[in-house]
Amino acid sequence: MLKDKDVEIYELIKKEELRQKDTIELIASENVVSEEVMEAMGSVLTNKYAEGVPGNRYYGGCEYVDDIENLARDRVKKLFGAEHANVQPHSGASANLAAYFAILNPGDTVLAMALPDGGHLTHGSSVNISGKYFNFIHYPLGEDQRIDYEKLHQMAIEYKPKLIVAGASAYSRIIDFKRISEVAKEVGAYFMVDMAHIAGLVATGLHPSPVPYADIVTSTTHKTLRGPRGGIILCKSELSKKIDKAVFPGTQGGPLEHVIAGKAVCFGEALKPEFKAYCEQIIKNAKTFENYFNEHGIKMVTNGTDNHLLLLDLTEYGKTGKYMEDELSKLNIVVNKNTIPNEKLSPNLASGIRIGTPAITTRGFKEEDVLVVAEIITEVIKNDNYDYDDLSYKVRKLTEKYN
Ligand code: DSN
Repeated sequence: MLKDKDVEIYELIKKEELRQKDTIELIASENVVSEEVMEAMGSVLTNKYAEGVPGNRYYGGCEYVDDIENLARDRVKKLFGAEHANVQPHSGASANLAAYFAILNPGDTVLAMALPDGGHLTHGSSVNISGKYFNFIHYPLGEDQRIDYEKLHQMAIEYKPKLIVAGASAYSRIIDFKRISEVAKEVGAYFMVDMAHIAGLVATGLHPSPVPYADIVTSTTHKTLRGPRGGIILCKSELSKKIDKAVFPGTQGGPLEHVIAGKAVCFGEALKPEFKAYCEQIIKNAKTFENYFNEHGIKMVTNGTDNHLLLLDLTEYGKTGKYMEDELSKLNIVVNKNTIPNEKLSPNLASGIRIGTPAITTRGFKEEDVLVVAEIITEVIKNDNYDYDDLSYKVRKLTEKYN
C-alpha cells in the first residue's frame, strides 16, 4: 500500500483530497469524477503498450485493450452522433495539435478566436506551437463582447484561411456553429470546433452541437463532460484515416489505455438520463450567479451567461483578478484570474475572474447554495474590510454540507 511504501506521496494525496473537500471549486474547467472513473484509471491497464488502433496494433496482448478502446469509441460516437472517433489524445492540447497536423501544412492560415478574448492557447497564441507553426489570424468580439460573426465572415473572405476554428475557454455565450460552418463552406476552409468547455452541455442538448457542422471536433473529457483528464477527436468519416495517423504516429506514441477505460466509463455515465439533469443544474447554478451579480451591480463580460461559466469584470471596483483569486483562496473559494476583452493588464494580474459551476454542481450545490457563494464573492469585491470570520464560516457550512 502507498501509505506504507511511500508515505510522502500518500500524505500529499490525502492533503489534496482534503483540500478538495474543504474548498468551493469554481474553476470552470475542473470537475469531480466518479469513483468508477477513478477505478478504471487506477487499473492494470496502465501496464499495457498499444500503439496503433484497435485491431491494428504494434504489440501483442492487446485483445482486452482493443475491446476497451472500441467501447470507448462506440460510446462517444453514440453520445455525440459522430461518424468517427479517436479517443487517444492525452489532452485537449494534444487533440488540437493532432487535428492541425492532419489537415494543415506549416505556414497555413487559420482563423480563430484570440486567447485574451476567451479563446485558447492552442488556437494560435504566439507562445504556443500553433501560433509558431501556423499563420493564425484572430476574429474579434463586437461591442457587445460576443463573437462578431459579420467581421468573422469578412476576415474569412479577406484572408482565405485553410481552417476556421471555433470554441473557447472563457466565453459565456452560445456559439453559432452553423453560421461559422457556412462561412467556412463559402471560403473553402475546413471547420474545426474545440468544444472542450461545453462538451457535457453539447452531449445533453443544452448547447447546439457542432458535430453536424464541423469537419473536426476536439474536446477534453474532464470539464463539463466529467471524465478523466484527457482528449478526444471526432470527425467525418472521410477524415478518419488522416486523424488517426496524426494522433499516432504523427504526434503521440502509446495510448494511455487506463485513461481510455476511464473515458469509456465517463461516456457511459454521460449517456444516462441523470447526466442531463446534472448539466441542467450546472446551467441553473450559473444563472443563479448571473441574477445575483446583476442585482448587486457586479459587472460581467456580455452581462451574463448561457452556459457553465461567467467572467466577472472587476475594473470598476479597482481590483485585479489576481487580488480576487488570492482573497477568495484565503476563504477556501478557488477561482482563476482571467483576462477580459480589451484587457489592459498582464495575464498575471488580469482584470477579471472566471467562475464556473461544473464542480460545485457535481458536489450537489443547488440555487440556494450558489446564492451564498455569490454573496461572499460580492462582499469581497465591494468591501476591502470584509468580515473574514463570517465569510469563512459560511464557506465551511457549505463544504461540510456536501462532504
Ligand atoms: N486550461 C483550461 C481552462 O482552464 O480553460 C483550458 O485548457
